[in-house]
Amino acid sequence: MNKDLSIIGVPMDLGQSRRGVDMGPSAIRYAGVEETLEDLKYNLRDLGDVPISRPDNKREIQEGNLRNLKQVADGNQKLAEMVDKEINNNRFPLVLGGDHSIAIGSLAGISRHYENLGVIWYDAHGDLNSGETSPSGNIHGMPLAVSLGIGHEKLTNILGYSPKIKPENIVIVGARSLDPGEKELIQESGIKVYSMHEIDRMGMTSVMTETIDYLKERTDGVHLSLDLDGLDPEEAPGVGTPVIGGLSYRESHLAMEMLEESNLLTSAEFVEVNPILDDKNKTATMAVGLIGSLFGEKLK
Ligand code: EXY
Ligand code: MN
Ligand code: MN
Ligand code: MN
Repeated sequence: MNKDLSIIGVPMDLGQSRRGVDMGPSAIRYAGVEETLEDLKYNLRDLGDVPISRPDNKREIQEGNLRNLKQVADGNQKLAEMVDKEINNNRFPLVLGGDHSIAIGSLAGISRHYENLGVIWYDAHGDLNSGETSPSGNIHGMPLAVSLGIGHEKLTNILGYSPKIKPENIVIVGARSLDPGEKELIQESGIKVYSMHEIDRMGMTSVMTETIDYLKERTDGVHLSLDLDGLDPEEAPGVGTPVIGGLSYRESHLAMEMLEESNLLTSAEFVEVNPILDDKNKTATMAVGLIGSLFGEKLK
């Protein structure tokens, strides 16, 4: 793993309807992310937070069933520019959210540096909706589709190119809540999905072994997009869209360890931590635990 690491906070809450997820980056910092990484001897730079417009009280649907489209697009443009710059300086970007709509900007900044970027989408959801298929109008349910070039041009065309990723380079892990339009897109596009069903049957060790082997063969860089709602809400309650029957901390920790051993990752983001909905910063603390495992903390 690249030892030069840049942390970028993104206090974005406009991709969904609940307050508080904009405080995610502070909660993760407060839970000790920098101390953890410094103990692991990373050369760390915390670039602070991307400026995001304050929530508009109405959180209105602005265009084509897209809530807060303009502000979400603007925030992601700024994030994409920052991420792009860090990679140009040969630094590993570690992005802290914020709601999952920020993956639009992360992937825009990252993907232009790779011919074949792979993505591990660790999430209860597919985030594969568009304005046409979304039941909510919330852009945090759309970033993976946007990165495939599906959706509003203000989102798909950030940094002036589209698509950002190819469907066959995506692996979704932990899915258990997919909308009808998302299921259709998965079927027709060849995205690989390990839903909770497969994880129950195969176990996390086999799921991650297959994921790593699959991506190693076909990609020249891999981004981890980890949504804390992939974990079970009993263990990680501080998320805006909890779904029962999720991954345990042990399974997730193992997945992070296996990724660290694979030496495959070139960027990562941890999203959807909402301290207002949390229990004593448990979910942010869990995020820091997983970040530690991902970056080489041993004997856990
Ligand atoms: N599929 C639902 C929607 O599009 O509204 C819920 C999406 C939640 C997205 C989250 C955070 O991963
Ligand atoms: Mn998500
Ligand atoms: Mn989710
Ligand atoms: Mn362990």
